[in-house]
Amino acid sequence: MTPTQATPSPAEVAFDWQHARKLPRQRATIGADADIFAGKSYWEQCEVERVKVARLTVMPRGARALPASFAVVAEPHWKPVKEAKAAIKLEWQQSREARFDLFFDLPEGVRCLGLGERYSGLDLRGAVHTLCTTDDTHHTESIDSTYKAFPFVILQDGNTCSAIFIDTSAPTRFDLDSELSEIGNIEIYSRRPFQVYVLGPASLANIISAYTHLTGRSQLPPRWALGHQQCRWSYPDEKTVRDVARKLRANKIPTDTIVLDIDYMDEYRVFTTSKQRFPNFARLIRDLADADFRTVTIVDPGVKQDAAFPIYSQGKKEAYFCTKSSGETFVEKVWPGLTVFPDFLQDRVRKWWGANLQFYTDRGVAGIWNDMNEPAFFGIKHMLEVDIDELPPDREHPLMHSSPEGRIGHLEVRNLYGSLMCRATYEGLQKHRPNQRQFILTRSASPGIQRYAAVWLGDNTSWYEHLRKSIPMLLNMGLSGVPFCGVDVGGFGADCLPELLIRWYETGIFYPFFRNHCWITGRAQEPYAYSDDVMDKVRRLIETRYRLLPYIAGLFWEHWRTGAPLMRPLSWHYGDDPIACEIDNQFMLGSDILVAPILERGQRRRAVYLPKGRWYRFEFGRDAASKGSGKASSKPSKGKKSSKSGSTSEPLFGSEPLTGGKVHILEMPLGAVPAFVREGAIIPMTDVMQSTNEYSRSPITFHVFGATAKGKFIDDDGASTDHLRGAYNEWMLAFANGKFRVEPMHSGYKSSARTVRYDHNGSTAQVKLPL
Ligand code: MIG
Repeated sequence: MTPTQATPSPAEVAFDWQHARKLPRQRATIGADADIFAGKSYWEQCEVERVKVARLTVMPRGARALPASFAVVAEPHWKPVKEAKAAIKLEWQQSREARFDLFFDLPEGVRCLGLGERYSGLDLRGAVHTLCTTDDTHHTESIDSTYKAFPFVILQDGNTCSAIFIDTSAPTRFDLDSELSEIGNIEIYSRRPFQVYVLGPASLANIISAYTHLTGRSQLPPRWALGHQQCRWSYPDEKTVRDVARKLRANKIPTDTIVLDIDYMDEYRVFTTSKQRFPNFARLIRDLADADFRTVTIVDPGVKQDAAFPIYSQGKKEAYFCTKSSGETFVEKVWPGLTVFPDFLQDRVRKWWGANLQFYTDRGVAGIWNDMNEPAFFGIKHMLEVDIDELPPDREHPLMHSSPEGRIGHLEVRNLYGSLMCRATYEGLQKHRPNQRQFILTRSASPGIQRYAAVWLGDNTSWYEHLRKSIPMLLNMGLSGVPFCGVDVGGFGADCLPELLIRWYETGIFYPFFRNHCWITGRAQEPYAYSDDVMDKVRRLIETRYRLLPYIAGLFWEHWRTGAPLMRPLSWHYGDDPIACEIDNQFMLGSDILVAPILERGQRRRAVYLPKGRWYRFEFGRDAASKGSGKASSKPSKGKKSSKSGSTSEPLFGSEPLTGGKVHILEMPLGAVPAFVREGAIIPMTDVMQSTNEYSRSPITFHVFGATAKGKFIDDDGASTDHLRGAYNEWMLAFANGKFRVEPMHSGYKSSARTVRYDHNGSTAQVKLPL
């Protein structure tokens, strides 16, 4: 059967929007020059990071040239082939003029991972996933479209994985065997050309390595961005901001960043500050800097429609804004009232936006938080109506974009809007602050965003359910190529009660992006807004985060080199262990730390599955001893009695490791660090600090776990991009036969003088780091 014969004319398709399974089964294998959409398609093949990649290019009839890809930046050597030997056999079917369906087998036991931000456990199988960026704040099981759209799915069968990536800005829908028929179906709603990548077979790590080779990796973040960030919607005036800063320092709650939400602006006009409430904005930011705080400001894409507002009048004059199909400027309601939207698809618009960011850099703002960039409108809510069965014609889209290929209906490029805004922001910041590492945070995103920004998962709620879901959701973000991710610690919506705040910090200190944030109503959520006892526990957890910064910074290096996310499912390292593969209420932070937090109210112990090997409980001696927080802890505290800062005692690691390959029921009192260290690891840690400004001078301790252990330590300035030109030091660390050895791997950075030591079972000795 040739593909042409298999393609029914649109009218012949008895159509049901939701269940592609009901389409007539007239699928066909995609061959060379198949007549798809009565257009063209062709296969190519190559190898990326030792992983086989097959690529299908689909050129619908009447389509112009292949649009430039936002996602894919690598140009490996593609070899045209008649028929690809792809890891996954794809069949296709045309069902409408602008709708394309792919089918593939999903045998029982194959797990589905990736797809960016999905409100789901780790395994995405058994559901339909619509990918069309949407600001839907109802994060419950019924939510479908989310803020982000990542058409990248990994099929995991034990240690063997393969993956499908659709490089398109158009909406897609992934039906991952929702009807238990062992069939996967991908719907692509596109009029423009797109490309389908099939990767594998390979290990999970190699799949992600190849995928991030194609779509790029995150640059090293500035070190301060790895510290604790404090935010609230909103700190409405200077006095409040100063007060927050003062209380954080007075209570010794380590924090690097204060984040300003929409109320710093003058009636929500971007690139302005309120004269009444923030009369000395630059001074405020200078004073915060003197107290070792960085300031991050929110920037939404919408521009207030106001003839007296220069950003609006200039943008209007230059035709920088999206229009309706009639040609009039598109206007919707958002925070500023009537609002217009920059057309970030255009190079000249991105340049203009980036140039305007100087407003912030001139005032000392350290990073930019891009919100509402799905883009979100107060009026139009859900873009891809659920009963859609193909892409509407351009004139029916609410707004239009201009691109080198001509005018395009919004829906077909909507998924790129947030990412392109981040690109504009990144490129602008690079100009204003060259040679500096940038920090941008975004809510909407698509594949490749990792080159520009960190992501958070939007408006969660102060519910245990959302604490629990944060783990699989962030794991799938990492597996979608985005390592720098987190959720609002404490939860955004509703009131966070003390117990939940402590539990959330127990998990949150291990999120790559670590920010406490909550909404405008209800109870304050800053750690000092709770009782002294709650604050003490939270402080100690944040201190643990700061102590782990050398390890965490090392993981960002690892991501840059290999594409590995920081938060990894257990199957990343233990793919041959079927139990490990199913677990999504625990995760690995790098290869050496396993995190298994309490995720339910009232629980004081939990079942922890430790994979093969032996594991040390990560805990502080003082509390372990006084509260009996772990079976493995036997040593009495050696540290001094806790001071107000709670930081005098060193971490003490239980001397008896737990045996893996089984479940342990372990005590987890409130405030315990829910982590375990792999036997054989050396973890570099610093002393407690109030902000990362102290990092370069802070003593480093290499904690050795086991009689034979290995580790790594990388040091750099944590701020500039000089590391790209060799300005960093790297050492291999090894412990064996009672001896600690250090081997320099790279030198190129002048480290500050600091104490360096190792700690093995409580006995410590100085270490010299040779260059
Ligand atoms: O319509 O800027 O997800 O973090 O505090 C709400 C106000 C707009 C949504 C973001 C949230 C932020 C809030 N924003």
